[in-house]
Amino acid sequence: MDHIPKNHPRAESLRIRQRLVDGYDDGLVAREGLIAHGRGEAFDYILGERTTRLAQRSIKAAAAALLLARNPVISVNGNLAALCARQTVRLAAASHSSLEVNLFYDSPARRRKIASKLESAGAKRVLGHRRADQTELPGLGSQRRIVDKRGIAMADAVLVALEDGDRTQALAKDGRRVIAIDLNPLSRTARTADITIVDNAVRAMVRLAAQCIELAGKKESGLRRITDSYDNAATLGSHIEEIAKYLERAARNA
Ligand code: PTJ
Repeated sequence: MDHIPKNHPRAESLRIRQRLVDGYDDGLVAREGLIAHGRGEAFDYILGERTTRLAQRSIKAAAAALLLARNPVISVNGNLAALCARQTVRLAAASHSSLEVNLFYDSPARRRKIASKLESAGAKRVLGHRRADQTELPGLGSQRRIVDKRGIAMADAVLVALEDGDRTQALAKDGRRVIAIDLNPLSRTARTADITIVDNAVRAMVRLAAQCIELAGKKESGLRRITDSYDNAATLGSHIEEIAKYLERAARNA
């Protein structure tokens, strides 16, 4: 990261980008993951590269949903492992969730590398990388259908980040509560998930873990009140309005 000047106005964004490039060089990230990151960066830019008040509301609902779940699972792909392995492991501990590697551009070698990355970041158990434990999620054509019998196969809540719409739909259709982290409020994943956090996964993971710790002592009825009063469609609509306002302001100042 030495080549990124500390006072560069886009230093943080460049550092995040570098983490992804390093992750690609280390065999964690798919080539296509670099492109997916670019789309995320564009949305992050017009959302102001910060966790918005709306995103924080989704984070609170997501934390309550994870704490209410009996078998919550955090699904980890190449981008998430490269961007924020440590934060993901911390969230798993704070929310009592299992960690499972699940890939779109699947390869056994990449699954193993991602599992070791999570283990080096402190994970005690990582699912999804042993062939003997694998089964298939119904109604899904992509490699994401391959899930762990002890993880996503029996999960009642699944946290997905940088996800494709097909699996989000398959999980939702199968009766799982889906929590998504996706910077694009227009995506199929964002619209299909029960709770969508429109924020950069790098920031969202940290805040989500902190929120789980904050809500940990709360009664089940209190957690239910939080999830029941949350409206994903309305929250996404407000995100889109915020983007429209940002663009209107930019057009006026152009
Ligand atoms: O590691 P694999 O094989 O599982 O592949 C993972 C990728 C990301 C390549 C795969 O899931 C993919 O192609 O994803 P999509 O369909 O491009 O969707 C990624 C979504 O995540 C898009 O809506 C992006 O805007 C969004 N996104 C990108 N970077 C971030 C993000 N959302 C949150 N935080 C980010 N850092």
